[in-house]
Amino acid sequence: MAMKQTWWKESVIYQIYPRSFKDSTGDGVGDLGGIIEKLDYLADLGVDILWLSPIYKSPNDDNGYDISDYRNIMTEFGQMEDFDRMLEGIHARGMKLMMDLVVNHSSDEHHWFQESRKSKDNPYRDYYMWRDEKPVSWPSFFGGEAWEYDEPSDSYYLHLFSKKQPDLNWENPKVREEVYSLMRFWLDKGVDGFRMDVIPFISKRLDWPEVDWNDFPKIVEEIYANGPRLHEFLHEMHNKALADYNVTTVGEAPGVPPQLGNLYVGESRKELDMIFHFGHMFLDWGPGGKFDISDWDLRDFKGVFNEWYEALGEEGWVSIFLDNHDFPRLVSRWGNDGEYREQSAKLLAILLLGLRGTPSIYQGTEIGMTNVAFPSIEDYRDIETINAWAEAKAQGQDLDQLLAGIHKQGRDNVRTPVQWDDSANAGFTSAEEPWIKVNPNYPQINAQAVLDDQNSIFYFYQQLLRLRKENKTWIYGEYEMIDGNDEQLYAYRRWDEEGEYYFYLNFSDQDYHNLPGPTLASMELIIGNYPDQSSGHLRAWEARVYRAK
Ligand code: ISL
Repeated sequence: MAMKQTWWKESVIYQIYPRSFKDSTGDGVGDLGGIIEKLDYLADLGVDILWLSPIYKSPNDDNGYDISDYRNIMTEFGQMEDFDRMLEGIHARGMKLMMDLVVNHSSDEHHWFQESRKSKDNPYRDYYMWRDEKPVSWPSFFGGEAWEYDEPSDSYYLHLFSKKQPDLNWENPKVREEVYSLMRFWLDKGVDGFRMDVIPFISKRLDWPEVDWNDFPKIVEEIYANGPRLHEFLHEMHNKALADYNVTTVGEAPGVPPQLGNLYVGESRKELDMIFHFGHMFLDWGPGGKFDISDWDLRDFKGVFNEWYEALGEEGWVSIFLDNHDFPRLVSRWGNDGEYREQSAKLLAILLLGLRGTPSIYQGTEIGMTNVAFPSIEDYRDIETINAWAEAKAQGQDLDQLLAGIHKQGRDNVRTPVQWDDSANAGFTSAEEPWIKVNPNYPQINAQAVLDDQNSIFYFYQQLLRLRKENKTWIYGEYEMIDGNDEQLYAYRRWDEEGEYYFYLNFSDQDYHNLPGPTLASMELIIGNYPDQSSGHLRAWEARVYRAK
């Protein structure tokens, strides 16, 4: 069966975390005006779809992933007029806009919840998950219990994330109609699609099974995600909110194993277009969770991509990401952000754009931004980090060790302001203090510096984006790993009737000899990350792509 060709498979996504992108008003917080200022920069980079993390009204308990009004813009980000101007600017440059849809939960400050908590007979009561008795103990993502006692009605509500993010009750048809209606509101304004936050979690296991708190990934996969009515809901959403529009969707899919992938994105299913799969995101978590650092192994990393490729076949599609607003900077996590920052950032760029799937580039990746290591917990802003700290402190745990874990895995690593130039606060804001400190490496690493250097990471991305567009083989071609699952080298072949490409990526500070595949001399070099590419072996973090003649 031939794979169906379509625009969203040929596109590249660029994720903006608006709070940290660019401040145009001088209040220290990024905003829509700041995005408008940088649209030419993004068009010049060559990306197609801008995905914005939530810009709706929110009390910002979780930086906008707690929405109190789905039809209005967050005060700090601007007004609806700014939104309209931004959308027009995006479309005028031939790009598209993807909104973040957060409907597993709302904010507790949403009027639905304000009503719901008033009494058991309130018309909004069933918009959320309430229980009279203390239910079975489930862990929340941000620490502590997922059930919260609520005084006014003497009962408990479910919140898989913070207690200010109560889970919506999708069993209630009125809730589903509210969601479809707000989706149509934005689609009618002209947005081009949605990235759907924790969408596999919307159908709850109403038998409330007991869980083992020590195995969080297992709880996510078996209890929180993939619930009994999930596919019925997604199919209904497709019919009632999406089918009439030429838009695209990508579901954030933690807890979805490869063998379930095509239930979400199989073409015949009419549910979602793509999902972000998560297997590689947990490879360096220890038994104590994300802040318990452990090593990752390239063989497992490759295994994740191989398995997804095999599982989806010609039937479904994924979006490929190596970092986003929840995980460390890709170059700090999968590369070497010290001596080989440039080389490894470029190597990862090749991987991101050279696998089968729609690539998603997180803001700042194109300029080679890295993790940050703030010396004090006072400098951190993320609710997950702050809660983990408070919990560890209360339990008398080793706080130095936790801080080391936060430096490696904390979500604020990717939420420091985008570094635009070497002026104060990296040119992000004219305020004295941004909402979160700038990474102190901004005098060296910033957009102005990469734009002034023809050999920079920025222009490497630009070149790769062009290559991907011009070579459908990079998009639709088949994929096969050819390195025999080596622990240092990731080598693979992509091919179709139009061409055959060999990708070689040396994930190491050491040289790599004896490359698999045809002799290098028999092929044509397409792109590489070292200035001189004639050597017969790969140097530290060297990456090359060849075309077979
Ligand atoms: O960040 C994670 C682990 O520390 C992820 O497991 C993350 O919580 C999960 O991927 C869900 O993320 C999404 O929903 C959250 C929000 O905080 C994240 O920013 C969002 O991407 C709740 O809305």
